[in-house]
Amino acid sequence: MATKMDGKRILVIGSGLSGVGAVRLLHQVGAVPVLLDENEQMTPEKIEQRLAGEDRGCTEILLQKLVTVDLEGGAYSAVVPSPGVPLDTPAFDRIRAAKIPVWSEIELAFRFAKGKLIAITGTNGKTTTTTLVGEIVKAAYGQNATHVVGNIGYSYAEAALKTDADSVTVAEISSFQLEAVEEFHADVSAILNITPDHLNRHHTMENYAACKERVTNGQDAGQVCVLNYDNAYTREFGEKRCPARVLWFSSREELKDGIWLDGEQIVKSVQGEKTALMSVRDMHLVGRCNAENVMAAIGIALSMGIPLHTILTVVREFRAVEHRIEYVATKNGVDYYNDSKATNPDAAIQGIEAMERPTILLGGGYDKGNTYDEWIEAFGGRVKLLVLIGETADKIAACAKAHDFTDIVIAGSGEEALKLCKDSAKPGDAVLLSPACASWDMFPNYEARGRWFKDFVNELSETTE
Ligand code: UMA
Repeated sequence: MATKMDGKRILVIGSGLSGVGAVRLLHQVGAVPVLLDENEQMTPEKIEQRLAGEDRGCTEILLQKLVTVDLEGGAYSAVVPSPGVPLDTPAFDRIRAAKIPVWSEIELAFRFAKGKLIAITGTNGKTTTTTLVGEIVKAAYGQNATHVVGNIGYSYAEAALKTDADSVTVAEISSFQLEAVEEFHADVSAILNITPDHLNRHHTMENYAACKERVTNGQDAGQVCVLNYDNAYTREFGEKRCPARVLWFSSREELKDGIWLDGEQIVKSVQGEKTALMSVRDMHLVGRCNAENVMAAIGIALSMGIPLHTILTVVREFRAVEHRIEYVATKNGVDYYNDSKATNPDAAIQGIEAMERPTILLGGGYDKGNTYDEWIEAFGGRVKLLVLIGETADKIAACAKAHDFTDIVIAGSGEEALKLCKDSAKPGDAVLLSPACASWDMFPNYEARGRWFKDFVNELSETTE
């Protein structure tokens, strides 16, 4: 039942994808959105450009700090922060003291969306799994009924009013988006894994995990949550607190009930009775992490009642999401992979573990304060040479040496690094860009870093001079 919004003033914080989506939705449902942006570089003209389109009404724009906004006299019926806005600040203490409800953008969107909702979270693998589930849902319900939204880069609020009773929305959901949910609840939810990330925002692993667990908000035993049996956080959540019926997946253990990896076979077990579904060799994705993403996607789709044949046909055809262990090309017998989306060590562990050939690994970048020990330990004899770039190069090199890994070169520039990779690789090797770091010291974002790598590879001639 959609919340009544006629004439209500709603304060939307942030003029990015989420804020603009929220403003458009609010305008269309008869509310009066007020859009605030705290960035001192922001101008009314830039916001006007972002809001361009017919669905924005006469949105009021505020360019000031949230803490200075007048909240007196019922000024706002709700506050909708964008995901990037932290909620543990004095400004939000004032909002809560004034008893103004705080809804994240996905909460607002959920109140107006119709049809079924699949919500997928996790530290790593969200984008691949969401995209794959989106493709399966399209094959089962049709393109027009399917909406793929959320952290993947398309605001849920933007899509909400396009849904109807027959729609299926597949949402990639981040921990930030789950910080302020009330009515939001998924028909099928999933937590792929929980490993350290975003601790500058959530401060502790407990807080971060608690946010992720909220993807099951409002679910009961009549609905399904797909969980990773191998991850300590999701295992404990599934065994002790999950309100939904749990469907486990595992790439490491045989399950009596669930979907698991038996060598190269993906197997489904129901009360110990096994059915082989497919071999991981029959898909285009590589690595254990992708086998996990695929098992989660199969579990989600089966929980939606989608026929197994439809699911497996899509899985077999599905190709990697751009920048995530993405096969680029084979040049002179060397396989090149772009894993620029590995912006933290845990994601980079998945990248290197996916390699089956001796690998020249290109890593390093912006320093988020991470440690690299587990990443280096995961090399497991696969890395022939570690080529390092960026702010973290010296820190990673020191860490690698402490783990007795010494085949390291620190490159003076990105170009030098690419040339080193190319010149060191022999036929039968792989070159993997998997930085374990954000890109912001050298590139605007990880996508630009990935394209830089792919352009280099695609321009390589077939014969080495
Ligand atoms: N702003 C403020 N005050 C603040 C913080 C930000 O006014 O305290 C303003 C900024 O000036 C800017 C706007 O808010 O104008 C940006 O808001 P935002 O950072 O929430 O960005 P959006 O463009 O709305 O994008 C968000 C997600 N961003 C974040 O979670 C940081 C996008 O995920 C998501 O694709 C998009 O909504 C659509 O749902 C990106 C992301 O980095 C890809 N996600 C993190 C991750 O994947 O690790 C969680």
